[in-house]
Parts: sequence; structure tokens; C-alpha cells
Amino acid sequence: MNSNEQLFQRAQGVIPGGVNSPVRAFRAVGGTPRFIQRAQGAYMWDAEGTKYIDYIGSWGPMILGHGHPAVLDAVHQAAADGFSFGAPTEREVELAEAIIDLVPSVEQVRLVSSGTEAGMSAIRLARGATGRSKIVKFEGCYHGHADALLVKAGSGLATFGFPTSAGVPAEVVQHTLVLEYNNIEQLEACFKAQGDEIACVMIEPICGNMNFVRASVPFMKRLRELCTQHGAMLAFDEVMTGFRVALGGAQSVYAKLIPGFEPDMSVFGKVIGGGMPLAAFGSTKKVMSQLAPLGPVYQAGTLSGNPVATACGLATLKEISRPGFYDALAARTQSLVAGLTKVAQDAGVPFVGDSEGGMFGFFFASELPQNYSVVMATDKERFNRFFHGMLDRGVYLAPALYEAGFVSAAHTEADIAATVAAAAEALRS
Ligand code: KE4
Repeated sequence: MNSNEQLFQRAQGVIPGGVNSPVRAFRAVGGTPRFIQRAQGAYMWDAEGTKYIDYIGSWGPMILGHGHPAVLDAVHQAAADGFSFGAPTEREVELAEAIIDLVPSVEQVRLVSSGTEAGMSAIRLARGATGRSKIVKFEGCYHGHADALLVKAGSGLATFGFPTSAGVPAEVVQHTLVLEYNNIEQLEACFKAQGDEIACVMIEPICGNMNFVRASVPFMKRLRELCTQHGAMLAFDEVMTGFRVALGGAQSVYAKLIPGFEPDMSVFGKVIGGGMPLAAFGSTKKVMSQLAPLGPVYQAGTLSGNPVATACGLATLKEISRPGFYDALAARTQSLVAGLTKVAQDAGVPFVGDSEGGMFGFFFASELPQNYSVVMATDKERFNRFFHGMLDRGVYLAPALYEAGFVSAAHTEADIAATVAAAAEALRS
């Protein structure tokens, strides 16, 4: 038994499934999870010393690559000054100011410790601010594991969702409607029937939890119009896309495609913590003033705005704000997708991919899926064989066909070439 297997056995004795987050257990792809010992730049090393080119990047945060010197230095300095005070610090103000500078739709933010916490708080705030209970989400989008969001589509459009998890009472999700991503007809029907009762619609504007599915421009345009018309808040879950697909997040991509486009609420995470536990949600000053201690919507957190995490986030934002950062990252990511597409074509394997900024996805299919059911109908067996073929060749991809991939500023053209070469071999075998 090798060290990863030994560690996995030991872990399963004391942690459910041996992991602290289910997707790490490799259940979707099979095999033994790699226990990572250390990471540097674009690389990770597991318990056996095996080196991998890392395309997970901690599921998005590590946009600079692992161990960026300026970020490491900022974290060391902050830690030396104190881990946590339970009192306000200037650095939280600096990070809030930096986010507000970069995201025009956000006038105020509240910092929290995880994307789940940010999404949960955003829903509560939208309900408090509108006085309405209903929320809408889309099948295939994941907004963290807050009860009200663990919902799958109800039988009919107008019926409410069913819990996707045990332990979530039906009453808790009775106000959650689930629609099909990119389905304008369903959007129209839902708003026609219940638009004035909807507190907010939460969406992943480019959905990384279906690997990589873009909301079409007509769909997003109509969603914006219907929310405005019915007084429902449009909440952008940018936990994955924020500061990853562009400096201004996915909303800046849609603002270029739909004149004047802005969401009403934004949720951030991952990149803004630079790998440390930090997330945020923001909106207009008017909406945010509904939050305690000013308003009636309660929200709190012992480690919210943690001094070490904010130092890590600020140092990360400073680096990614440098001119040309995203152009270079997007070009590197595009060359990966183009290379993989070429070797798949050479191998006669149906393959299609897409990317925005430093986020990419691919499917063993002939055209890009537009919704969850199409994503889940793509060739799972082939994906799993490809995943292991790449892992065995030192390339660590997301261990599930419905997860996105991430390129960092530390990935070189040589890393991309090595990845494409590994893919050519894996696909041939
Ligand atoms: P966290 O609570 O995991 O920090 O964030 C939840 C979340 C919210 N919104 C979006 C769009 C997200 O992608 C996530 C978390 N993403 C998953 C990967 N798809 C995190 C990996 C995991 O669950 O271990």
C-alpha cells in the first residue's frame, strides 16, 4: 500500500469519507485521492513525492500559483502582528475599498469566511430587503451548502424544489424554485406566475459547477429585465468567476455584451482570499444598510474579515490588478484549451472546450452543453479514463466531469505543452 493509500485508510477512520469536502474523495472518478504535501507555483507534490501540474488551484483561489513571494510575505507579516482580534482592523477597510473599486455594482461589502456563508447571507439579505420569501436558482448551479440552496427542480415549473440533501426539511426549501439554465421560456412563465413574490434570483453567470456553461446573452438580458420589472434582486454568485474570469468578474464580461448591465447583489470568494478562508457579499449602500447592526437582517462571524486572510486577499488583488495580468492569463488558458482540442481531434475523440480569463472547461461531446441535463449526458466513462490517464502522467485535473479547471499566472507555456502532450498519450491509450 502506498502512502496516499495509507493516508486515505487512516483518514477514513477519523473523517467521514476521509475528506473534509466530498469532491476531494474522487468518488466521481474512482481511485485513491492524492494527499498533497506541498505546492509551489503551478505544481503540487503528493505524499509519495509525485509532482503534478495543478489545474485545480484549490478550486479557483490560487490564481497566482502557490507560494507567490509577495503574498507569502504579506501573510507572514500579518500573522506576526496577530491572527485574530474580534475587533475591526484597517486591512478589512482596505480590502472592502479594493473590491468596491473593482466592482462598480457594489457600494458596500461584508466579509465572511466561506462562499457558502456569503451566499447564505446574501439570500437572507435579499429576503429581508424585499420582504419576500421566494428565491430562484438554476439546475447545475452550486451556491454552497446552505439549506435553502440544496434544492433540485420540482416536478413541474410552478412547484417548489425538493431537497438534494437529507436533513433539509421540505419546509425550508418550499420557497426555492429551480429552473433550467439558459431556458428563457421557463423564466418568462415563472415570473409571469410569481414574479412579484420573488426576493432574488441567484445565478452563476458562467457556471463552473457544470464544468463550464455560459449564460447566453439573450437569457441574461431577459433575466435582468424580468428582475427589474418585478422588483426581484438579481444576485450574481461570483465565488468562482469573481476576479478569475476578469478583474471585474463575470459581471464585467456581461456589461460589455449588455449595455449598462449590473446585478443587484454579488457574492465573492476563492480568489479574494488567495487561498485563505475569506469570502464576501455586496450590494448598494441602501440594501447593505439592512444588515445588523444598522438594520433588521442579522449576519455575523467570529473570523469574518480575519486579519491574516485579508492580508492574503489584498496581496493577491494587488498582483492580479497589474496591467496585462488577465490578457496573459487568458492567452495561456486559451492555448491549453486549443491544444487539448487539437490532440482530441487528432485522436478522433469528440471534444469541445471553452474558457474565460483563467477558468476553463471541456466536454467529451461535439458541442458545448447549454444546461445541466446535457452536461450530465456527456461521456462520463471517457472523462474518468481521461482523468486518470492525465493523473498518471502528472497532470491534476478536476476529479469530476461537472467541475471547471483553472490556470494560474505561474503556468508556463512549457507546462501547457507538457499537459497537451500528456493528453495526446492519454487519449491515444
Ligand atoms: P465554499 O463554501 O466552498 O467556499 O463556496 C461555495 C461555493 C459557492 N458558489 C460557487 C459558485 C462555488 O463554486 C462554491 C464552491 N465550489 C466548489 C467547487 N465546485 C468548492 C469545492 C468543494 O466543495 O470542495
